[in-house]
Amino acid sequence: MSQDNNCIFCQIIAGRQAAEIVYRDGLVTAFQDIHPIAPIHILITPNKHIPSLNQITTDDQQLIGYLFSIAKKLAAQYEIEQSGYRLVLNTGKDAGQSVLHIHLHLLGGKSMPVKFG
Ligand code: DGP
Repeated sequence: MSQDNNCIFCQIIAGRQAAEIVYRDGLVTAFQDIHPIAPIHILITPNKHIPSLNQITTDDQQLIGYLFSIAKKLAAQYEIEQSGYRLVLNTGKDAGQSVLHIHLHLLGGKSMPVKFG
């Protein structure tokens, strides 16, 4: 599995950096965001180092889809599938992407304004 030793999320996935892991399998790891902005704020990330959506290839299509299926599973586990939840995938500077390793933010547990920008 390709990893980047300088990437904080690769370090979490490899167990070299502490994080509150909530799900892990051979392809995906999910953990609590260190700066939560909602009662439920989980980051879902591929174990493979891919800096952003701009770097995915056709080989990654199944993996990206799989991230969403794990989001659905965690939404059910955290009992927010009925109340609702938001998935956010920031890409690049203008979106505020601060960690260059693809991740979905799973946000829920409160009513969120429908506001972008
Ligand atoms: P983004 O802006 O989409 O790149 O979000 C990156 C998120 O990652 C941000 O909400 C804070 C979180 N984060 C950054 N460093 C760490 C860390 O070391 N541990 C954990 N658990 N979360 C982190």
